[in-house]
Amino acid sequence: MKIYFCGSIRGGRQDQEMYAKIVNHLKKHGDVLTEHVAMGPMLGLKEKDVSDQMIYDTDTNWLRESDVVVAEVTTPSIGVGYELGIAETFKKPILCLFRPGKERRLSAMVSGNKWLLVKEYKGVQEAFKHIDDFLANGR
Ligand code: 6IA
Repeated sequence: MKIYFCGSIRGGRQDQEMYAKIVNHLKKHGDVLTEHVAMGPMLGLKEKDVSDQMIYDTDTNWLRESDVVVAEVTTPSIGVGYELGIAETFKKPILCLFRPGKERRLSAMVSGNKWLLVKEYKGVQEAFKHIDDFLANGR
């Protein structure tokens, strides 16, 4: 199974450690096409190593190729929102994981879209459970 993972990059890297845990878990289920999203600054590519056009072209091709999309949507990111829209036009099954917080509300364009399966979680184990249910039963 090819899994496309989405997480904020230019939108802010504060959840990067959570992305790394989620990607490690996703790797038990299949190939994660976008592991770099979860990488720390020392391990990942430097942004200047690739052009923005190359990033866009590669990512849209990977989205087309993917079997499922899993997005961590707690840190708002234009790129992640855009990827969700593209993935929907490709009719991919999509899971969005969100950690509610006092000053955080998920965009209505995500929470209000019935195509997306949106699951709230508090800790990482709860996120893993949502992923396992989604990949096994689509819900
Ligand atoms: O607007 P954002 O940058 O927060 O958008 C994040 C989303 O766009 C992620 O889910 C990625 O799939 C995609 N994306 C954004 N920047 C890159 C990128 N930069 N490489 C691949 N996909 C990207 C270069 C590598 C970076 C780790 C330094």
